[in-house]
Amino acid sequence: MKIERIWLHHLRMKLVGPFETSFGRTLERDCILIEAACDGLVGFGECVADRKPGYAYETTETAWHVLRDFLVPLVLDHELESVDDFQRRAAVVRGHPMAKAGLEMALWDLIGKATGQSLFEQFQGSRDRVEVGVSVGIQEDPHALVAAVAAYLGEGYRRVKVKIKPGRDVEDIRVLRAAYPDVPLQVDANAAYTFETAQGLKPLDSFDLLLIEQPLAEDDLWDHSRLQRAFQTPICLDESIVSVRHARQALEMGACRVVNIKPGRVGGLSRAIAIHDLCAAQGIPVWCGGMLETGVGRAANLALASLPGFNLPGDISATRRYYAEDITRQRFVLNADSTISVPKGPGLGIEIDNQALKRVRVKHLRLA
Ligand code: SMG
Ligand code: MG
Repeated sequence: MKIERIWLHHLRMKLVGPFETSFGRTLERDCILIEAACDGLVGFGECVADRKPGYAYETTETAWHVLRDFLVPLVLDHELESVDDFQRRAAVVRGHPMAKAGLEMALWDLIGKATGQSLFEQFQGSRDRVEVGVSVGIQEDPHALVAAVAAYLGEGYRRVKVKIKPGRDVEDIRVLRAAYPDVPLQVDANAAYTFETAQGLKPLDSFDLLLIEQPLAEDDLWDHSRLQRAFQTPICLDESIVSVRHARQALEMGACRVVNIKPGRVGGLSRAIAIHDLCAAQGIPVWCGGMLETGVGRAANLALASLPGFNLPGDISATRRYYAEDITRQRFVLNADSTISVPKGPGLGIEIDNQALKRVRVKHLRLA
């Protein structure tokens, strides 16, 4: 396959409401849509790097720079044999996994369209609907949290993840747990604690949580392993797992008992599948994380989460959880059993709504 042209589209989409994590509050989400043309077909990919380097060091601007100046030139007008071939070329660019993952996704979409296969078929998924949960941001106070969770349960979500930060942790979860003794519940700190301050989270062990996600810094596997030894609740790593090697080392060290897999964080869907395979071989539960994707990344995550080792509900909510309007014609809806159906059309199985795309586009660039 020879990519003839690539367009980058910088998008800024309004959220239906504010989303607050330990690193800040956001009302809009930026991303880059990558459009790659080859033999009369176009493939799309989503780069999930956000406007600010809060979740990770990459930003929309750094990803734009790395795509335009380094990654796109590696693929334009070169004969590409496969996604692995792309990854081998992209290895000359150190880091920048979200930029790589966005371009890789466009290749998967193109290959699927050229062969008539959906990503679900390319990945050999094992189920056509995947269990999902909702991620709830930090609210005004614990009572507002209970009200927010009540609304999501009313919409049909059966698993709830709550964002926590120092000062808004044990008490919030105590109140929520009292209101909902049986709801599958997990928390996510987005790296807001140190080994010392995380000792204050010990009471969480009595709330029967599915997991505690990323309590400590992203580059700190070692202290996570010390913390996991002190906690009964499984620790799940998100930000810390940036490669297959990190996943293996985290498991060897006992730094976590569950892994959150996000294609953007690990450099692409192919890497995400490799981490899934590693964890499945060791009997380690994994689930698909979310980055407030548009319909493009959401479709990819659904295909990924259809693999058999994804045995915990993903952070893949319905489109309307974040967006009143999306750039895809497809809107993803929650089924009655708290699942979302995996798209079945060729490639990602989505169609771009060009009018909607233009409404949310900040800038665009044609390469070649
Ligand atoms: O897509 O529903 C989603 C977002 C889920 O909480 C979510 N993602 O650390 O897991 C995480 C966060 C990262 C994004 S925070 C802006
Ligand atoms: Mg997380």
